[in-house]
Amino acid sequence: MKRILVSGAAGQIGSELVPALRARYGAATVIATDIRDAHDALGKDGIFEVVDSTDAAALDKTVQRHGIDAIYHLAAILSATAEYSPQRAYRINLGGLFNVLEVAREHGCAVFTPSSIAAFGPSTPRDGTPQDTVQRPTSIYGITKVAGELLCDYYFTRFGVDTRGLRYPGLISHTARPGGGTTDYAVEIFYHALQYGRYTCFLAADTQLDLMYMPDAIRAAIELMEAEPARLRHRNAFNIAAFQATPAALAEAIRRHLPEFEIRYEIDPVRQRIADSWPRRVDDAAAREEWGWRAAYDLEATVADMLRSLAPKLGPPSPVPAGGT
Ligand code: VAH
Repeated sequence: MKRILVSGAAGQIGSELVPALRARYGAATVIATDIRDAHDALGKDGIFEVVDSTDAAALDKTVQRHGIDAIYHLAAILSATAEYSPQRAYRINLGGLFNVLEVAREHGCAVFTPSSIAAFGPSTPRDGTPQDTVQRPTSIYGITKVAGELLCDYYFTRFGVDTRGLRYPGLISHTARPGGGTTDYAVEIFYHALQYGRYTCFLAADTQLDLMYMPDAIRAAIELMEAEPARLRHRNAFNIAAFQATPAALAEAIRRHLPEFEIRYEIDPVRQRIADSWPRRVDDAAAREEWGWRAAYDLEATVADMLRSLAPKLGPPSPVPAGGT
């Protein structure tokens, strides 16, 4: 029987991946862990433990105690936050991953690690970004993602650890808010549209990026980890795509449901510089050919489901807060 450990389980991806894994493999097979206590959200129908993935001994003990054979390692500092504390981002994003790979090597665990379109940089072709191309990111987050991809490939070729990964685009979800990412606007915009009828965006109106609805992102991770190893010519990490959008296009799609919605722009230079260094659209042919990737949600379906899912949680619109939105 599979015994799965999820690190960073209380984060934006983990808060939806844990329930999906428990539904698929059985609640008792998935050990959710995070550095923050999330017993309320994740400990009701399965095991939750506070574990810091930068603590190698604690991680090793947890993996041994539960007989883990697969690790979904999600714990990481995202791109914008990382720029303000690069040393901490390096320690958590790479130090944590190195601990996971060492524990996986010693105890025979498979490892899933999310990479990101952030693993590319300004010298990468930005339209139809190939699976195999120049990777010279200019953010510390992107640097930890490229290094992470290389580490994961090394542990596969040198030690036979079954490592697999995905270069996620900006993820849109309504269960847990993202924290500190450059694409957080694509989540915040829905909360503000429903609560205040307007949103002040920190990226420029024409900033095109790959985006994906969380149900697609969760299914991609599980499908990749279940893929026949012999089919995989790549492992860390696959480009995957769903749709591309700009803040202006996302606002337009929201207005098709909330006609009064208004968007304004106050550019954050740090996050704009990061976004401008990323692809506008990646080519995900390798994922399609090697393990049958297909997105299910486009922009319209994502917007409709986000608004339908969030509205009941947020209640009636409230007045715009003093500082504006
Ligand atoms: C970030 N949400 O903004 C993450 C992601 C492609 C973006 O890696 O940092």
